[in-house]
Amino acid sequence: MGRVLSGIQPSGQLTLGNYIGAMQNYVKLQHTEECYFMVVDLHAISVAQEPAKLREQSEAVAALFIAAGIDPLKANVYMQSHVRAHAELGWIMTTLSNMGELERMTQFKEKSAGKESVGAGLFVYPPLMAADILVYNSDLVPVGDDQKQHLELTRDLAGRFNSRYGEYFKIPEPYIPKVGARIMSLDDASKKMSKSNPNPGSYIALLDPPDVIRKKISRATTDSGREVKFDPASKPEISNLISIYSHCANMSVQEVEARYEGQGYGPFKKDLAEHVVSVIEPLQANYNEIRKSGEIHAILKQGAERAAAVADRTLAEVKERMGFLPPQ
Ligand code: ATP
Ligand code: LTN
Repeated sequence: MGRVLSGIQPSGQLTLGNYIGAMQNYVKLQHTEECYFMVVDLHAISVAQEPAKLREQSEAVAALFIAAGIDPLKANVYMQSHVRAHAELGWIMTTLSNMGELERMTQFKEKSAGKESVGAGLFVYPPLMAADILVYNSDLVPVGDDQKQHLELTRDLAGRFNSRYGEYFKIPEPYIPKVGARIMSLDDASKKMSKSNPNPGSYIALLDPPDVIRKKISRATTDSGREVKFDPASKPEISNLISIYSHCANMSVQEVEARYEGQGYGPFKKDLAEHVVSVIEPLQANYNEIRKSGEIHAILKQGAERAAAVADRTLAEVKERMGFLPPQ
């Protein structure tokens, strides 16, 4: 059994992009691997969060993990901030990082572009993510395409630690879906679908009511022409919708193209909305039940206890190797 770790920020409403790019693989991997799935609240505060919202969104993300099919008896589900070793190893990973390599991170560049003042938390976000992964000596990290570069940095930091202090960390591998690793915005297929986009029409939230989903899909930008053809270079908008269709209807891209040959965008979009709703509706029913039951708190407590047992051991070993005087 390998170790698997991943996390999602409680920085807004989870989207269909989070579900297709990351959560579906969490659900799959829990059957064969030892899994750690966190709500990464420490990462979320790299941009200012309103306290009441952060609290609500944190609980919502945890409940959505369970609603999407993560079984808390199989996988550990918990809050990043409940396992203190993350923050402490995060600092250690920051000291192993170079300014130059952090400056090259695309996510940092995008999130700081055009801002007058940029929080230092955004800059040291990637070494904290490296700590999340390495504190469990993880083998596999299921993520969407946008996290590839952070994974590369994690691998570099693990290697750097090993060469300074002796072989210790495993070098983790990303686990990225073949189709759907980058679901794009509904209003602009050059940007990824993101829960922190200020325009809610740009994303499908997992908790959007079915009629809102139908409306958002009917208003989604399409390319000129009317052919339902997967060609990301010349038809980026419709290709994105085809990827979503393919995931939600469990059909290959070719099958989707064949079904709508000669029919234009109208019928395609209508059916797409129904396929998305059919994936999201049962998830929402599970979600409502979990929130009502209040059981999420016990799940998070147990997850954090199990995770801390592993993480604390790694942290103690890392500190010993680095020459920290052990507490007596
Ligand atoms: P934010 O926009 O607030 O930075 P986000 O929506 O990108 O957040 P994260 O919490 O950063 O979400 O990402 C959680 C996981 O979901 C990551 O593995 C990420 O790669 C994946 N993911 C996020 N957006 C998409 C997307 N549009 N397509 C595929 N995967 C995605
Ligand atoms: N940076 C990730 C969230 C994240 C993460 C992790 C993902 C924080 N720690 C550890 C995988 C493993 C993002 O999706 N923005």
